[in-house]
Amino acid sequence: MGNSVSFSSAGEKDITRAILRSFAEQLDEYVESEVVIVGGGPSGLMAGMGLARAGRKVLLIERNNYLGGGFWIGGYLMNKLTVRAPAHLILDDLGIPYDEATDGLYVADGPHACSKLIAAACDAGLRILSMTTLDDVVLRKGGRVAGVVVNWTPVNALPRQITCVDPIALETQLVIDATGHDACILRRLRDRGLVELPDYGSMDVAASEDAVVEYTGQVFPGLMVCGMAVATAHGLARMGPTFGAMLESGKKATAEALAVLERERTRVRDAAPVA
Ligand code: 48F
Repeated sequence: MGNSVSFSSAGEKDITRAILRSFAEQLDEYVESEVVIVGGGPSGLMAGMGLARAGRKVLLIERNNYLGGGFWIGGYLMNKLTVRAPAHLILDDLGIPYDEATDGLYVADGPHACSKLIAAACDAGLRILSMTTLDDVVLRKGGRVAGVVVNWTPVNALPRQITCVDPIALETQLVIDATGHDACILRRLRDRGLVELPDYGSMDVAASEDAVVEYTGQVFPGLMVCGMAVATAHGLARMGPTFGAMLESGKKATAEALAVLERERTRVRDAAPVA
């Protein structure tokens, strides 16, 4: 038959083993990493792409089985995104087409933009653990975040009386909270009285975009925030359906994380006994 395809003889057991081994190998490798990013929205993906491009060992954790967060849809379930200048230059870098809506305001197609950003992050070498929900952090004596405590998302969705499955922990030098409005890592620390969490304010795009980028950075030893989590962490105004600050915040998080890793490397080197 002219149009038929003859597939290899690999069977069910081979398919199962291929999935199992590949997943186990990756998880084993990333039980220890340089950076763990929690949240695969636009800011987390940008930070992950930048760190992976810089050759860092970085893992992104996402509770859904898909990445992208709010970046698929612009606002009010309309799948067109806006960015204000100069963030359109990031769209250029990612090869995302856009139109100029008005002076300094650009509009792009949500599915196209989001899938390109995800692909760019994966192409850069970012590793992803999806269907995984952050439960808690590892907190060392002296008060430094040193890892994340995670569980399968479906386990978290089950009522406690049906099952109690302990989470697992992954160690890392730096954690980035990119969980959006929820800022779920900071919420955990707030519940323990370790940080204050003012929550984000009313919409004011002119004030909020600049401030979110400015305040992107470390908020607790071993913990950074980027994206909308920055607004929640610092009580900044929300910016609504425009994404320039999310992309720029992820980019700034990359630079800040590289500086933290470098400081940590110097500290460890200087603390080592002279041979
Ligand atoms: O909300 P989200 O897109 O965060 P962002 O990168 O961007 C915010 C914008 O989408 C928009 C806006 C500005 O234009 O206001 O809201 O700051 O993506 C956050 C991601 O984190 C995941 C969540 O599923 C989403 O993909 N997430 C949230 N909590 C957890 C989590 C958790 N506990 N564990 C794992 N992932």
